[in-house]
Amino acid sequence: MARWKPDLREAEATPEALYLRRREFLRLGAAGAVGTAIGAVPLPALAGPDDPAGEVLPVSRKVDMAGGEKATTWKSVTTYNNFYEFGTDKSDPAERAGSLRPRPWTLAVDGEVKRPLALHVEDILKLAPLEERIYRHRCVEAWSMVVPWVGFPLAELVKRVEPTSRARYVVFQTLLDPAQMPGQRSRVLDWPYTEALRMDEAMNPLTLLTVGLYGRVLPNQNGAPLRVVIPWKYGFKGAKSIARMRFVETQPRTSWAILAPSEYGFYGNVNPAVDHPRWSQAKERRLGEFFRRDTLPFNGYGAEVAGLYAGLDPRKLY
Ligand SMILES: Nc1nc2c(c(=O)[nH]1)N[C@H]1C(S)=C(S)[C@@H](COP(=O)(O)O)O[C@H]1N2
Ligand SMILES: [Mo]
Repeated sequence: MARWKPDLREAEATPEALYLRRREFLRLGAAGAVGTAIGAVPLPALAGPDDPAGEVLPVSRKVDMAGGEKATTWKSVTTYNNFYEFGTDKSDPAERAGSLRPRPWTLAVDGEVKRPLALHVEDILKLAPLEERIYRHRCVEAWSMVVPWVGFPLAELVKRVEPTSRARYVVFQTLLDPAQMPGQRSRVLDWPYTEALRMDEAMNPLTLLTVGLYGRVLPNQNGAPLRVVIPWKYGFKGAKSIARMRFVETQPRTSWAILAPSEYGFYGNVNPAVDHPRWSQAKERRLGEFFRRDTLPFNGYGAEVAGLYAGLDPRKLY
């Protein structure tokens, strides 16, 4: 992420154009397979299915928090990803995340808590009713989506472990296992991927412990089996495939800030007024749309979260 600028090739192409390119690639792949021994050449898993796929989750209610906007297609949400554990191209996660084994999976919750826990995903799913939350999703790279996530407020989990009075931050760590996550063999980032929230940010009802997408379990490329989604922050704050949550007293160092401290602040709040050192954050391109649109302060969630930052220098709101 530190190395790229908003990619003009991707950013200017309509998703339709991208699909056409992919379809053409698939057709060539299919022709290639026919030309050799049938079945001997695996087709590239470039294009995902058009319609939601995977195990259906029991969703108790649906909450639209994207102002009635149409959700980005399943296909775009599951094939245009950032997940550097599987490579740095947008198409890499969908093509390569098959090596991740999201079950069985244990989440360790420890640090400054009275009741440290190790929880299986199945038990996490039972902690609270699952909701569909339609959120805007904004990457630092100036693309955005509207995503129907499935999960429940992270606060529900935090309450169970009873943080001590010393707990001021919660740290999220992605699984560290280069056998499952081959991208960890190269040093693009400081592994395991580490992100963190201040305690009040973690407890805000918008912060979603996320297990699904479009009513289905999370595809690997979107962070199976468990990720966090903080809709008023840039996407990088939402760690995927979380194996450990740790409560700590001092502000931890996080992966992107370690790599490029001048480019990624701790807060990562969406702020159109503060440019990234190498590009403007004033506008964004919604996947599926041609024209750029204005980026909203706090990604449109200011009414819910601006109060968390009262007294903080507005220039720090990124
Ligand atoms: N473990 C891990 N989590 C990650 C990333 C990553 O590379 N590794 N990329 C982040 C970035 S930069 C973004 S924009 C979002 C993308 O989420 P999505 O692919 O589900 O849209 O995931 C975030 N979480
Ligand atoms: Mo991102």
